[in-house]
Amino acid sequence: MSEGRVELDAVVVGAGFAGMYQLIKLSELGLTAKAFEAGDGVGGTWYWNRYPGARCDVESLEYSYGFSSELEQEWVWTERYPTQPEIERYANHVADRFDLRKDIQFETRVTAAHYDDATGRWHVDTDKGDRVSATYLVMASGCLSHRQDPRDRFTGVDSFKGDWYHTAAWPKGGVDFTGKRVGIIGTGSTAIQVIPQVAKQAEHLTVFQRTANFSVPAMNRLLSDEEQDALKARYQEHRQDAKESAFGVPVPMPTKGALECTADEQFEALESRWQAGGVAPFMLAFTDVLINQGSNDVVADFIRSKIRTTVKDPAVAELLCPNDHPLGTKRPCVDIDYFETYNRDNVSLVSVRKTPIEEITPNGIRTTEKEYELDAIVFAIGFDAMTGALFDIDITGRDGLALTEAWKDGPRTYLGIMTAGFPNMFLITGPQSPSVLSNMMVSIEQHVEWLSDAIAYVRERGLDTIEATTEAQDAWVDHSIEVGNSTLYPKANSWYMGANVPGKVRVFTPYIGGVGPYREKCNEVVAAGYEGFALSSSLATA
Ligand code: NA7
Repeated sequence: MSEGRVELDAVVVGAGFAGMYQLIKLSELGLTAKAFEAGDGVGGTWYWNRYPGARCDVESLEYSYGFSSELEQEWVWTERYPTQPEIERYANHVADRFDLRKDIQFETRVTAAHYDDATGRWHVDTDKGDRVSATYLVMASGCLSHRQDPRDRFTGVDSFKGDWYHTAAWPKGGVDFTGKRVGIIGTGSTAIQVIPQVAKQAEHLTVFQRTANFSVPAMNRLLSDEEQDALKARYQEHRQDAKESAFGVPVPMPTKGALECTADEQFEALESRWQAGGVAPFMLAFTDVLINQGSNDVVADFIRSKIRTTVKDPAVAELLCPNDHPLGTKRPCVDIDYFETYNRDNVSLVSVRKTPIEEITPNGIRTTEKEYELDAIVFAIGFDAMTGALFDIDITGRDGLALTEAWKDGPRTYLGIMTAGFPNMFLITGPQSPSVLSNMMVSIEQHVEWLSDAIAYVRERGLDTIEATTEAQDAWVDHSIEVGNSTLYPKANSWYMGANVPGKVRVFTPYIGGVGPYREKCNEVVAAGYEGFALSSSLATA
């Protein structure tokens, strides 16, 4: 017993798509569980990122739960790529349909989670004063949920007399930029979505770009009933293909490297993908886009040629052409009219690589060249990815070991699901799993099902704890980094490498071995009796 604490079987941190499905599975196991959620609604990423133009770049029929055939059959998507409002509606529908709200405490942040060696239980505290004790702790806190605070990155933010916004903390009522001079800092996936929308409203928009990014057209459209019904008729087969795929979306696998193709074959492969829209097919145009610089150049040159033909001012086009990282090694973007937006008279582009931002002033943004007077600033500067949300919580495991200490040289997990020294603590889409390099819905469902099965397995055998062994973890971390290093990813200063956060350890964090092979590995581990995990009685091992 843990004195003065509410006793539960499980605490789930976060009520996004991971946390919601986890609650469903825990309830199926007959366990008592509660999710703590910082927002006042469900949806996680899709709750917070409500900036204009926010849209998923995985197709709606694929970016949805597959665990319930009733759910997938009854829900009707309206567009090929779902907008934030539509995904948020879907999340709310799921919460209502599966009666999840009774087990979610909103507007509450978990502040600490300490493993108690004596009782083998997790002691969880929140900013609202909750004190809970639970056998299992499930971190469904998201890979991209700790946003970078502009005040940590720029001096003078608080002196700005206009309004400023972070795209990941957008006001619920929206923002009217009519008649305003707006500045946007950033040109990542988020900025590429928000820029065309703000440009339509603002009197003038100035984009402050540090790194030009690759982007391909979404070719978004409304979904017809016929198209939707046809896919729903073979939904499970389609989802199975996704589970066995490279990125969690069913895309035919290429058979030839780019340099094995003639120039005509290369063009045909790329032009057809450009016209069809979407990013995964581009990365899978040839077998070696992410591992061979020469092949990568073929695809990158094609996209640069599209930028040059789309953007009318050659100097602006040149600035927009990525030239310092291989295609795909920073998150490749999917856009609607992004490059076209620079043809508008009310949009200008500033390279802060050439003329860095010195400070935010009361009147706007000052670069080394001049001061830009602005009425509003939008910071689309990204996240402390993968580990940020975990480190926000004071997590300690066995013998009081802090997670920040255990991971001081970079995150260490076994399969991205557990970390040695932290018994019964599960990570959903954790570091060293496909996570952000995959369709998150596919990876979330796999992890929730895997860990729920593991909990059932442990309980059926009358055991108390499951924990990654250090040996298995070391081998998995080495493997994950080795696979990453065999690709072009380490060449970029990306958030995949932790390079966007000053002082963060530079290491390739997700697993790029492919969704299908990764799933197979997870299944093999189970078939071998949870190989690489120690299953035991907590008191015996404490
Ligand atoms: P990203 O992809 O991290 O993009 C952030 C952008 O902000 C990127 O262009 C950065 O330039 C820029 N940035 C960040 N800090 C600065 C400073 N200090 N000065 C100038 N420019 C800066 O975040 P997103 O929100 O777009 O996307 C994150 C993921 O969410 C996305 O990949 C999807 O998976 C969903 P940089 O490239 O670092 O030079």
